[in-house]
Amino acid sequence: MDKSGDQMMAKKVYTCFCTDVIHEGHMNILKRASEYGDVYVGVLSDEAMVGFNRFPTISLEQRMEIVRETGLVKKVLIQRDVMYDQILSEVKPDYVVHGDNWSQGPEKAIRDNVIANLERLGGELVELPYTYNENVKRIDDQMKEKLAMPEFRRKRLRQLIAMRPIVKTLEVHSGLTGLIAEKTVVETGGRLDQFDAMWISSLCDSTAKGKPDIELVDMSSRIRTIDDVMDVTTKPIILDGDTGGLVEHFVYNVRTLERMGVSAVIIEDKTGLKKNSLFGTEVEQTQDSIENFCAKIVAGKKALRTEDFMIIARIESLILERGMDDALHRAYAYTEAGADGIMIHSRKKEPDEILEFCRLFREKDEKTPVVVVPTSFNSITEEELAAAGVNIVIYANQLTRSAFPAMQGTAVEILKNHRALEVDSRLMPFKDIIRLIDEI
Ligand code: SPV
Ligand code: MG
Repeated sequence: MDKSGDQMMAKKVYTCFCTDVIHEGHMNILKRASEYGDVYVGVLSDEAMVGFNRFPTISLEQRMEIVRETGLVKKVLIQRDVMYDQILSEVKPDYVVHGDNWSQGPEKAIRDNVIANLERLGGELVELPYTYNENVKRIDDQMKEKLAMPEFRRKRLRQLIAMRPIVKTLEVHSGLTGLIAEKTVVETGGRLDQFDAMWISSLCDSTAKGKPDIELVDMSSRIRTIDDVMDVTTKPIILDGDTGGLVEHFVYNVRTLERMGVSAVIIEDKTGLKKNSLFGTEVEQTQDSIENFCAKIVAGKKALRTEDFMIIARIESLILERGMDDALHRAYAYTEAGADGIMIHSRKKEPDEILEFCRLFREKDEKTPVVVVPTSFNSITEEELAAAGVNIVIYANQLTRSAFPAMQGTAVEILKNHRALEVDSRLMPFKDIIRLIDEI
């Protein structure tokens, strides 16, 4: 590094910030960066932050302002992608400065991307020791806590619908499965991916308790599950509210969920003894009248205290083989009654009827969010669903269905071998399971 004279002042140093708070770690990066030349900071856009599993709690303009206020920066820019291709082509810095905490895990993909870009464009990577101390940890924890607060979490689903091509939602039914949805980030094809939201499924919540999915597990118990999940996560929650029950009960439940910070409840237009939709017409199931179901939606909406919470109406016409016209007719009626979204369900192997519904629904309604649960029609990709106008995709039961055979297989092997040695190679190391849980 040439640190002398005018030549050094002409050098450009680039660093990217993805934070709602400037702490001593950031100040250290900026001070050290300024020793190399003029500092250009790229502030990650909302969309890029969300895709990177860092949901912003202040606006992009505010995030840019806190960087300007440090007084150590020549220019603040917007970085629109976690990968650096575009921004480095624009800025063409002599140095890219970053903390040294990105050599492992999914962030390594970003480091590799920066190195490849610097090879292409010229320039040097400077890695500075990341500041680990009590104060920095406390600030990071405070930011996380803020995201977990009801008023932040609740509105996050609506924010995601506006920001994401499709909101990817994973079923969770415990603190542990919540942690998987919260923390799993993968790198594929140079892109980082993660889940946006969590689904508390009636099927899996009931199954976890060894009970049938017939609205037997009552709301107090469902709330207990939600609370366990909320305790250890920050992502928004969509509750499978079954039929919503009696209108007189639904209004109270809606208010409780809203106060807790749940983002949405999905209620299905069935009545009487509810059975799981994947049984279709193999069991007796009764669809509610349009009039009754609309009255439930109206009452639920009236009970709400915020604009954040969503009541999403689930249409069972295709499941019950009542036809596309009935499904569409109901979709418009429920939207008219105030539903904040429509879930259309199908148990066909092919996605054709879902795609047909989306195409016809979108002819008249471009805005109302559409939700799908591709359990049976699982060959369709998120990109194809987004292109069809779907806003939320729910992977409704895959965690439960993968855990059960794994646990059952382990139980069988222990019984067969009269010891645990044979199963050890397929178990998570004990050290890893301890690390899974955050310490306070
Ligand atoms: C659930 O996950 O409980 C659902 C979706 O309601 S389905 O099982 O496909 O009906
Ligand atoms: Mg259900």
